[in-house]
Amino acid sequence: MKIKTIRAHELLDSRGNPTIEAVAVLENGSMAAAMVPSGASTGQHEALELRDGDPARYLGRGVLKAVAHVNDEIAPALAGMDVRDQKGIDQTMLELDGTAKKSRLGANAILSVSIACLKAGAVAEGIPFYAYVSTLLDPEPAGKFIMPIPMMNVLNGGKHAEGSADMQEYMIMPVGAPCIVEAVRWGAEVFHRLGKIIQDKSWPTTVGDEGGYAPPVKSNEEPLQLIMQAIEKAGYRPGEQVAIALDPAATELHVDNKYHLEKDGRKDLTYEQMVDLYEDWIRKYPIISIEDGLAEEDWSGFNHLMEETEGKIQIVGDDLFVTNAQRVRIGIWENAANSVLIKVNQIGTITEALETIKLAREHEMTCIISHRSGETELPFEADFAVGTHVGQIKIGSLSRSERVAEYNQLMRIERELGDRAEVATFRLRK
Ligand code: 2PG
Ligand code: MG
Repeated sequence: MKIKTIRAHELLDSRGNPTIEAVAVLENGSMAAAMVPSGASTGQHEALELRDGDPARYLGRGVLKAVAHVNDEIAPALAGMDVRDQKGIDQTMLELDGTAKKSRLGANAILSVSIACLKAGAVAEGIPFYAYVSTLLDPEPAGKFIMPIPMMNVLNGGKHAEGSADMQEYMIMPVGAPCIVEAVRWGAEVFHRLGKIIQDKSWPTTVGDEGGYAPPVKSNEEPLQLIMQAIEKAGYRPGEQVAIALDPAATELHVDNKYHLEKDGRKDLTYEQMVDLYEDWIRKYPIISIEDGLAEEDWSGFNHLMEETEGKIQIVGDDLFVTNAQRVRIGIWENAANSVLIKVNQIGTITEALETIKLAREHEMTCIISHRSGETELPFEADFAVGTHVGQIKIGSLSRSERVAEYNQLMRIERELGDRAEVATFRLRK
C-alpha cells in the first residue's frame, strides 16, 4: 500500500509545550497519526529536537520549522513508497537529513513520520498495531505475546517536580501480578494508599510531570519509606509482589565531576559514595532496578555499580545510552549496565530503535520501552512494548490521562489477546 501524502501540524504536549503531529495518508484514503513526546532531563547525546527559537511564540519552543520540514521535504520524498517498507522510509529520511544528530530536519520531524508510517503500516495490513510491530522484529508471526511489567512512577522528583526529592523517579513494579489487568489494579491501589499517607502528613497531594506525587520530603530516602508503607497498607508483600525501581537521573545531580544531594545536605560525593548509598538502600528496600544511577559520562561509576551489585539487580542506561546502538556497544565493552532504556525520540527513527533492541538482546541485556516526561494523548509505548516482546515498560504513574492512556491500552491489548497474552517474568532476582 503506497503513501499518498504526509501532513504535519503543531499541537501541544502534556506540559503545554508545542509538539508535532504527523498524519500518514495512504492511497486508499486510510490514515494514521503520531505525536512526538519530549524530555526534560535529556541526555546530551540525544538526537536533536528542533525548536523554532522564536521568543514571540511559545517562549521559543514552537515547532513550525519541524512541521515545514515534514510538509515541504519529507512528504514529497516519501510519496509513492510502500508504507510497509519501514527501513526504506527511515533510511530515506536519514539521507535527506544528512547529519549525525538529525539536526537539519529535526529528530521530532523525522520521528513523527517514522511512527505515523509504522501505524499506517498496521492499518494497511489490517492487523493490530502491536502485532504489526512484532513482524518487524520477527518475521514469523508470534504465537504468544509477552505483556510488559510496568514501572510505575508513583513519586516524582528532580526536574519533574520542583520541591520534592532530588532523585527523579521512585517507581513500583508489580512483579508478582499474574496479568496486566491485576498489575494495574495493584499499582493504582498502592498509588492511592501513598496519596493517603502523604495527605495524613498534611503535605500537598499535587503531582509532578509524570503523575506521581511530589511531596516536600526531607531526604532522598524518605520516599522509599513512604512507598514501603503504601505497599504494605495496600495489602501487598514488598519485593515478592510489588518491588521498587529507581531513576535518580544522576546526570542532573552531577556538577564538576561530583554528585550533589541537596535534600540530604550532602555535596561533592564521588561515584563510590553514590554506589555505597545505593547498596545501603538495596539492603533495606526491595529495589530491583536502578536507571541512570550515575551521570551520562561516568562510565567508571556505572561499571563500579555493576561490579558491586554483581548482576543481582537491573542497571539501566538511559541518558547513558540514549537508545543509540553505538553507545550501547561502548557500554557492553565497559560493562556499564545490563539493561537499555528505549525512548524512540532519543534516536529519532523506529528502525534505529529496533536495531538497538536487537543489539541489547544479542548481549543478553534487558530493554524497557519508555515514555518521556512530556507526553501526548496518543498511546504508543503500550503497543510498541507488546510488539517488541521486551518484557518491561515505563509509562509513569496511575494518574493524568497521557499516562493512564498507556495503561488502558495495555489492558485492552491483554483482553483482546486472551490466552495468547502472557505476562513477563522479571529475569534478575536478588
Ligand atoms: C527519564 C525520562 C522519562 P525525561 O529520565 O527516564 O521518565 O524523563 O523524559 O524528562 O528525560
Ligand atoms: Mg531516565
